[in-house]
Parts: sequence; structure tokens; C-alpha cells
Amino acid sequence: MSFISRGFRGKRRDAASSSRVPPGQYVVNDFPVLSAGPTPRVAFSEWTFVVEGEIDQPKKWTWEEFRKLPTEEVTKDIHCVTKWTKLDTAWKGVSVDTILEGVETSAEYVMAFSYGGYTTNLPLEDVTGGKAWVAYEFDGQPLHPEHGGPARLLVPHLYFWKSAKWVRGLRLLNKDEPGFWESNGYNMYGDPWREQRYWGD
Ligand SMILES: Nc1nc2c(c(=O)[nH]1)N[C@H]1C(S)=C(S)[C@@H](COP(=O)(O)O)O[C@H]1N2
Ligand SMILES: [Mo]
Repeated sequence: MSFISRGFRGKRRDAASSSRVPPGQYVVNDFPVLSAGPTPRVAFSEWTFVVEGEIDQPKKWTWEEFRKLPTEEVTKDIHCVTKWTKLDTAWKGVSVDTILEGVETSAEYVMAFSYGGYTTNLPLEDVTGGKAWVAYEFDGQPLHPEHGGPARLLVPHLYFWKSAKWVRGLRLLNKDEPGFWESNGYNMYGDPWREQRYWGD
């Protein structure tokens, strides 16, 4: 009997989590590191974050100024295009809504750009409305450099390559342009629920 009930519990757990796991993904418990190049080491004293492009007055924060912005704590599932999904990741950071507060722009897209040269493109709609953060803590600790510290973009509803590590700013654009991976075969949008992994998906 105990064998049967154990099996039953196992299936129920799978069913509960599979509704959170996009097609083609599997759940991992560790936190893999995926970087296209070496980890840039950015000193807090040198770090700045900027909003530029289609904006009258670019906005810029030092680390000290940025840390004074209102923060949010969020717990989200993340999905990498290499097929791992990590459930319930806990972050603290600044909502992109806060960063863009008061900004008037005709732009419909953003290019996130990073220390080290990485870029990734997103519709403005996908980084506003409570969908994206510039995160600087993971699991209650300062974000480790390998995972993007001092700060990274967090856009959990899209594949994780959109969550630019070591993010340095957002460029507001009228026209969608491919970022680093999007120029190298990855999908321009990257919705994990529609398996938009590569060009043509
Ligand atoms: N600057 C930068 N950001 C990046 C990447 C990168 O190579 N450079 N890789 C992306 C990819 S493909 C993934 S899956 C995640 C990996 O984040 P992690 O190393 O914290 O797991 O970061 C994304 N952000
Ligand atoms: Mo990835």
C-alpha cells in the first residue's frame, strides 16, 4: 500500500510542477552559469546605470544613487534556452517601472546593454508593467559576479538570455534591433511557452 501511495504522491507533484515548466524544459536545483565571455569585474565606485536613446534627457545613477531607489522582492521561475528551468528563484532589485518613471518616449523597444559588451533586445512592453527588474540580490545575498553582479536585468517571462548580466543601461529604440544572441540565431522575442528559441520558431 505504501508503495502505491508513494507513487501517487510522486505523480501529483509532477503534475503540479509541470504546469510551471514550459515545453521542452527540465527542472534543475543548482544554478548553472552561462556566459558568452569572461566575467567583467565592475567596481561599485565605477558602476553606473543609464537610460538613453529616445529620451530628451538621459537618466543616470551611480551605485549609491541606484541603491536608494525603492526595491522589490520577487520570486520567479526562470527558463534558459538550453532547456533548464529553475523554479522559485528569489531576487531583490528595482522594478524597471521605477527606473522609467517620468520618462516620456516614443520608443517601443529597448536594448539592454552590459559591461563586457553583451546586448539583448526587448519590447518596452515586456520590461514595464511589473514584468522586469534590475536585480542586485539573489537568495538574500549580493548577486555573485558570475550571475551578473553588481546587477542584472531580470525578465523571467522570457528565456533567460534576455536577462542581461552586468547590465549597464537601457537604450530606448523606435525600431527593434537584434542584440548579441538575436544576431546569432536566437529568437527576437523568446517566449518559453511558445518555444521561441531560434530564428523561425
Ligand atoms: N552579459 C551577459 N548576460 C547574459 C549572458 C551573457 O553571456 N552575458 N548569458 C545569458 C544567458 S544565455 C543565460 S541562460 C543567462 C544565464 O544566467 P546565469 O549565468 O546567472 O545562470 O544569462 C543571460 N545573460
Ligand atoms: Mo541561456
